[in-house]
Amino acid sequence: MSVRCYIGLGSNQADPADQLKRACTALAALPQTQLVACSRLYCSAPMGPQDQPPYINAVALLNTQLPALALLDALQDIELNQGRQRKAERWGPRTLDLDILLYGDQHIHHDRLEVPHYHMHARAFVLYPLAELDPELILPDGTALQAWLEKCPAEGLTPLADQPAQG
Ligand code: ROI
Repeated sequence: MSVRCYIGLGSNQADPADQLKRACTALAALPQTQLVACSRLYCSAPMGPQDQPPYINAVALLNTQLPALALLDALQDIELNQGRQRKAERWGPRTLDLDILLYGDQHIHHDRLEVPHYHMHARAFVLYPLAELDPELILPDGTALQAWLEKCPAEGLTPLADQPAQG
């Protein structure tokens, strides 16, 4: 059985828009997985330390038969393949970040994985691309995505020229 799974993509190093396009191609090639859709790319002001470049963000929708932790392993492989290095600085710049935002309507509490992603409700660079894919989305706790959006201004978030991340 396939699970609808939303992935957050972010980069602010080494040609971020290209990082996201390559990541979408890699997501489409995952085993037991279909890439259903990818949002536009958005430019966003850095959250956290301000002495780093702006980010490019997007959200992808997958249908996957991979268990959540196998999917996490696969995403981390893509991050490493694209040159990501784990650094000491917690909220520092990154070549590629792939986060499981939602895995069906499951709540997952694991050492390696927290789903829904714990910061997503307050991050414009996650919520607006997500709403582009499914404006009517209801979160696993029963909250409407629109309710989160109303509390999260789109400040510092700009869609890049209408150019899908893949296609
Ligand atoms: N800020 C923005 N705008 N986009 C990100 O993807 C992002 N990712 C992060 C931190 C450092 C929190 N800031 C970010 O991990």
